[in-house]
Amino acid sequence: MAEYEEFSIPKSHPRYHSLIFREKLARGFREGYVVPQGLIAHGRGEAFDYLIGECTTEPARKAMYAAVAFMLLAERPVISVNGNVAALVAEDIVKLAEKTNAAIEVNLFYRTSERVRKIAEIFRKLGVEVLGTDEDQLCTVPELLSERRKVSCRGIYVADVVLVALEDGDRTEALRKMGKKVIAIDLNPLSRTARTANITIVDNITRAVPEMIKIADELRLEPRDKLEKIVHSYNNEETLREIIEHICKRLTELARTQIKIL
Ligand code: PTJ
Repeated sequence: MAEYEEFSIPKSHPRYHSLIFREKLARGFREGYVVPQGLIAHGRGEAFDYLIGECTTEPARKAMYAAVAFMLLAERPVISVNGNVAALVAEDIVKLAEKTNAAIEVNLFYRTSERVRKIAEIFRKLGVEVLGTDEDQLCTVPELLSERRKVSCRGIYVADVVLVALEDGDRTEALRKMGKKVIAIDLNPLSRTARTANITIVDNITRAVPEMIKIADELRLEPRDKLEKIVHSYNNEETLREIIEHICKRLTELARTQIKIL
């Protein structure tokens, strides 16, 4: 945790981790690769995380197993990163990519060459080259009007499985129309992304990615038929329903016990 000393948040603070993640995003914003809209998006995520109980639920864990199995079975898996992802979990994304043989690609809603360059630099410092940086090698996702349509011809455009996080629903839908399997990490189980993806991990990306690294270690050496079984037995609609039920149950219990959250 030494790297966090720069943020001067006392470790004893009851919301230490949450404050550190805010600081990381604020730093990314000051450095010009997180957009102000990314800070707003994080706030929405925090609100859902509060309702979930700021922990990885069983349904989320089940989705992670299916997601990692999907990635390990894929021929061309790609992890898509944006400003928030780069600020919050760049190191863990690199580890997950290594364990699942996935490429990493920069894909931005508010795309500027400056932001693309800065995010690529973060990953370069961690020892990996990311896709999606070279304007000459970009292909277009059909039926998508936002800047997210610009994807690497060697990456997302030809990928069979794409992991997206903190995403808008449009691209998930467009990628699915292209025949790709989409894994989404999104704290909002009601979002269009969550409802459109093949597998939705309703968890904070800061907990989900480290957990997925452990799961990748566990599943890596398993035979393909076992991975296929995990994927085939997974039902996203059912998982989303379980998460919403988890939130309802938790809130009902809190209401009954006079909101003794701490
Ligand atoms: O870096 P760019 O240009 O690609 O822009 C990124 C943002 C985040 C601004 C852009 O993708 C955006 O506007 O996203 P949305 O549509 O606000 O969706 C973000 C979703 O991520 C919301 O459903 C949030 O609840 C969720 N979310 C926010 N923080 C987290 C999160 N999910 C998981 N972990 C988080 N830490």
